[in-house]
Amino acid sequence: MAERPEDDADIEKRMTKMSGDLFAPSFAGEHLRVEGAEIEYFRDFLSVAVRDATMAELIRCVPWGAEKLVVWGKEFDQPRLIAWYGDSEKRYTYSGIKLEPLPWTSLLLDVRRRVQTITKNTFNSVLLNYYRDNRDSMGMHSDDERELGIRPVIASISIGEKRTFVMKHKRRLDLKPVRLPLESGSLLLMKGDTQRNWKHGIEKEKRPCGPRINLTFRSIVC
Ligand SMILES: O=C(O)CCC(=O)C(=O)O
Ligand SMILES: [Mn+2]
Repeated sequence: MAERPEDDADIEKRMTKMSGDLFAPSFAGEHLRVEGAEIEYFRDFLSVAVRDATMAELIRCVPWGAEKLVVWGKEFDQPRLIAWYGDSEKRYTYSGIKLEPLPWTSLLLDVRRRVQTITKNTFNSVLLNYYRDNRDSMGMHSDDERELGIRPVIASISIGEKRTFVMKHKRRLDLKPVRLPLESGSLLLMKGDTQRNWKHGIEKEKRPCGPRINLTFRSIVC
């Protein structure tokens, strides 16, 4: 029998069950204690069936782009593939790369609905990152571009290989870097002063590893 797609009530029920009596009846993620940051982690945000189907469809259907980066006047391939989707006019520029939004697909609208249900936030765009293997990575940065506004809320979903999300405080050298292994199907929610105080990135891995897709839902405000 074909599986019935999850609706908002199903998602809330599953998250409530997952977080146990401690958080019931309102479902909540795990609050991570990181000084000067507001971060929640929802481990099983996407069920196994949904995450596998989503990964396969994204790899197959997204027009993945290989962007160029200029460092000290020299051109390099960005070490991953990307795509930018969003409401029309929601352009995004980072590291000198100007992105025009692709129109939402029904799959991305479905994922956005799930994210909005859990986070009680709205998002008008999403950046997709495709890490093909252990050599793909993302340099340390903050999601603090002017168009994201002050205290941006960023909802980051990971599917596929577990990769380490590293955070380093921008000024407090006494604080140790934070290392978060982001599991497949998880949602990491960054809020408050997280972007003002911390940088983050994805390291290359020495061990061989399979593909990973990350989706960061954002709101372009100007
Ligand atoms: O892949 C990740 O988990 C990080 C993605 C990220 O930081 C970004 O897209 O700005
Ligand atoms: Mn980022």
